Amino acid sequence: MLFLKDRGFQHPAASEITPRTVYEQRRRLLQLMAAGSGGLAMAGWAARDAMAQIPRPNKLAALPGARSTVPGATTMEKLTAYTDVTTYNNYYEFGTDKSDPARAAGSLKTRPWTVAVEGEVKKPRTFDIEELLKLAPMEERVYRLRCVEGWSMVIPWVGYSLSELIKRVEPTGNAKFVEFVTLADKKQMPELGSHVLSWPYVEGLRLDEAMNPLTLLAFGLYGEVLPNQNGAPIRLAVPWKYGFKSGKSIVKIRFTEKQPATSWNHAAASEYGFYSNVNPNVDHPRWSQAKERRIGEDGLFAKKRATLMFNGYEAQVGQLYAGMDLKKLY
Ligand SMILES: Nc1nc2c(c(=O)[nH]1)N[C@H]1C(S)=C(S)[C@@H](COP(=O)(O)O)O[C@H]1N2
Ligand SMILES: [Mo]
Repeated sequence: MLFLKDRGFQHPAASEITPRTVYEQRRRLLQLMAAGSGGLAMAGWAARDAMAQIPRPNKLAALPGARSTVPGATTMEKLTAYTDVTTYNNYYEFGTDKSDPARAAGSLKTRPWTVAVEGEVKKPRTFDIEELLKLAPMEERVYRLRCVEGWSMVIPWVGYSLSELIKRVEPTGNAKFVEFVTLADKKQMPELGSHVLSWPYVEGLRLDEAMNPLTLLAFGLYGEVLPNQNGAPIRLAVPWKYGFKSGKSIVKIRFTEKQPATSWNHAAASEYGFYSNVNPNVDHPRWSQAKERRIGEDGLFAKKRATLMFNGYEAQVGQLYAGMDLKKLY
């Protein structure tokens, strides 16, 4: 098995589980990046997915393909197709149909963009997006994403641990939670007049959850800048929690002593708890959470997959919930 031998004993980079041509294109791109060209044209990448025929961002967020050393950060499962990742979305500010965000999020202006970091921190400050892009080295993280609705994807994100940002603002001893406030601008977001959720879309984590190295500040996916519909220019990816915990297009990060109120909890407290850890043993009041449909596997004979405790990240995050009753603190 020459092929296997070629890989040696190293854990293969996520890029190696994408088709060979893609990997080669990525390597060429990395070489160009290393040579110092900043915002590159996306010709190679675009060619890869020419059949998709969807508009794609034309610049790279940052160096992609850098393998993460964070344990659990790279699942070897088959990646969900770029087309599915970017056309089957939940971003209610742009509509509630899965195809709405891809169609409507073109109106989102991602520059200029700032993220205010405030509350219980010794060094509160507002970061410009350009600063955030350079704050820490970008890594590729291939995470499972499990939506509370019962479907899942495998997405190669680009970003760095949220803890990199948190360390720099120095939380005070009173900081117990982190609140994430996302953009709410009627001029850019057609559905803000609707009342499906209270706007802005707000989410939160406990500080130790926010500090876990798996909690990712994402700026890109598939080695490219985040498409608007996926939460450009900056969003969270918290892989062991239901997808709605990962706010898109973040504008404010606030450290608090009290548990923040969140939009989904406000909309339906009995259905969407603050924790919302992926848990096959705690059903949503209206449906089972034991199984999931992997997007891209929905053919006639496709079987649903068993949902894993903490979405398969139990080894990395289980200890955060030691002694907690996860049925009560859903
Ligand atoms: N601001 C905002 N963030 C959001 C949402 C939203 O409607 N608005 N939807 C959430 C839900 S329910 C999911 S499953 C994920 C989907 O992310 P994706 O479209 O990039 O796969 O984003 C989450 N973040
Ligand atoms: Mo979701």
